[in-house]
Amino acid sequence: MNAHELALTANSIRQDVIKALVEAKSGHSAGPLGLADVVTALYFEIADIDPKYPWKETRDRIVLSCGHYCPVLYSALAHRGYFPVSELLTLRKLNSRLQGHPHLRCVPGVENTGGPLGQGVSLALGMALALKLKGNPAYVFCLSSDGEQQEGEVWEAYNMAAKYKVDNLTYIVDYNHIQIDGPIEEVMPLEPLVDKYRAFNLNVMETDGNNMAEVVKTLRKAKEHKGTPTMIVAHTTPGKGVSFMEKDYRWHGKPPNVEEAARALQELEAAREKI
Ligand SMILES: Cc1ncc(C[n+]2csc(CCOP(=O)(O)OP(=O)(O)O)c2C)c(N)n1
Ligand SMILES: [Mg+2]
Repeated sequence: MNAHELALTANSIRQDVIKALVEAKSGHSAGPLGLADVVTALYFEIADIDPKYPWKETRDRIVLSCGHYCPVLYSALAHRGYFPVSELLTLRKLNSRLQGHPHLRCVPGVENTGGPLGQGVSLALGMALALKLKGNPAYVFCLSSDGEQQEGEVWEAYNMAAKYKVDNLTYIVDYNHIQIDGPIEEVMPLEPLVDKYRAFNLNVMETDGNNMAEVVKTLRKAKEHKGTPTMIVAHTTPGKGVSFMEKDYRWHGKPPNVEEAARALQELEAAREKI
């Protein structure tokens, strides 16, 4: 897919995130909307995956460490053909496979159980190292959030990833500057974040995480890089595409009500013409 087609797909994925959240009456809005472009680029262009064979040994793995972002994971998987788009409306319902935090292998394409922040970062390292030791050519991408960088565990993982030169691994941190209780800068500042990753001997890149052409270019470069693990700092706008949700931490864990969802969908639909 070219960048234009990918951006349109990301818009559709965002619309289904809104539809699932309003139906669920609970869940996370801001993070999933902000990361939709990166997630779309991974599932539709960069990762070597096939929804017909979701557990193929040599598939690339996409680990969602910030499990609360799962509305965008589910929406991307459904649009990619892993399960019907209509199932998205079962988000967070009793007996649904699509729970508020993802569960390992319950849903085709879901590679890890998520929720406790930090764990997926270590898990992705273990996966990548094991694949490398086995001679499996699969590549591992790990999506992580900025609030998650406050967990000590992630720094242990970066330390080890660099030591063992785990170069079949790219971390993508969603630097959206919000977390559950407020702006990152107020709750627990991370700066100078890029310098910290460099000091951990990671191959650090930055991208505008809401510019599809740039996202694709950066992810491609990351996958080609040899010798060290890669860290992509993706600068995104939380709530991207829905004006009243953008850059407002209060949308961290809140779904739109019926009227807000209608407005959100209207805005997203109108934006398609400008893509
Ligand atoms: C180990 C752990 N501690 C606390 C939480 C509760 N929690 C869920 S999301 C979240 C905020 C994390 O920040 P971020 O992912 O940057 O938030 P967002 O950008 O989605 O608003 C917290 C503290 C958790 N899931 N896991
Ligand atoms: Mg955040």
